[in-house]
Amino acid sequence: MKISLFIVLLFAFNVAAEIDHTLFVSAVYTTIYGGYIGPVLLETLDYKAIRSNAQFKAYISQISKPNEGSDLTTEETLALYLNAYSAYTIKLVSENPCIIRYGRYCYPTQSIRDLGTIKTDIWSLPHVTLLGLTMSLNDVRERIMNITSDPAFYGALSGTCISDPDITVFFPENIYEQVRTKMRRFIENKTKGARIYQETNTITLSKIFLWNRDAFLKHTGGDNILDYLEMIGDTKMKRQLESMKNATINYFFYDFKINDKLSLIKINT
Ligand SMILES: *[C@@H]1O[C@H](CO)[C@@H](O)[C@H](O)[C@H]1NC(C)=O
Ligand SMILES: *[C@@H]1O[C@H](CO)[C@@H](O)[C@H](O)[C@H]1NC(C)=O
Ligand SMILES: CC(=O)N[C@H]1CO[C@H](CO)[C@@H](O)[C@@H]1O
Repeated sequence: MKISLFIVLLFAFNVAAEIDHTLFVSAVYTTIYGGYIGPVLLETLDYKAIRSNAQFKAYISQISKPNEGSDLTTEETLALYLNAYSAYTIKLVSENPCIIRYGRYCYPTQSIRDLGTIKTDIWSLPHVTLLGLTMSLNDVRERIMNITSDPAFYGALSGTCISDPDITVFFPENIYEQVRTKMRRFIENKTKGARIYQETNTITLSKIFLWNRDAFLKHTGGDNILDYLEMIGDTKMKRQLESMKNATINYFFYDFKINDKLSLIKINT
């Protein structure tokens, strides 16, 4: 009797200490709208709706507080960092909304970059409070990469820009699989991930592969970035890439503007 009560209490304590990522799910998955902004097919967010979303506020408050329970596992930590990166960029953008619109342009905030200072960019400012610690978005990203060398995590960092990977809420249970699936979906997006032109032996890639080139090369052990696409891509992509080892690579324009539902172009299909 005593032992079972102890187990129940222990269980309750662990549950209380666990981070509830479903709050983030309720907050963002109800405000996602797919479509085009310019040439990019993406999932946009309704920042106006998020700003007043109670679950979003509860999620931010939850992840910012010190964790009183047991230490987080590696998987719990990775899910928390990935979600925190998205949540804090969304928080920054939604708290600094577009007020006046001139066509596609916005005042005062057109891009998360507008929220930096003259001296320090937004990614280096201490805007994130995570488990009671103050840090920058760059710190969150660096902490992730200090835990894992799997470059698929670069395809999971979603930060409110049109050309970023679209938002996903991650869970500790299947984090590695979720992250790889995410990367696969990102490179399948022909408007911002990767586009293969077999006729001209040319491939256009996201600049994510340029900026983090070393991590991708280290992962495949070669000197060709296409090895990574061949490794992670679906059967069709693998087949296409087989004969394109020496393809010319260029990069999509990286659009830092906000993936705001307001900028969505309705397409006639
Ligand atoms: C990442 O690891 C390096 C080397 O151990 C360390 O110097 C750095 O502070 C770590 N970064 C973060 C954000 O913890
Ligand atoms: C490299 O490109 C040439 C044409 O420029 C082509 O004939 C050759 O098959 C290519 N090699 C590979 C390994 O794809
Ligand atoms: C091939 C393709 O278009 N892939 C994805 C591109 O992005 C949109 C929006 O996120 C996805 O729905 C597509 O699956």
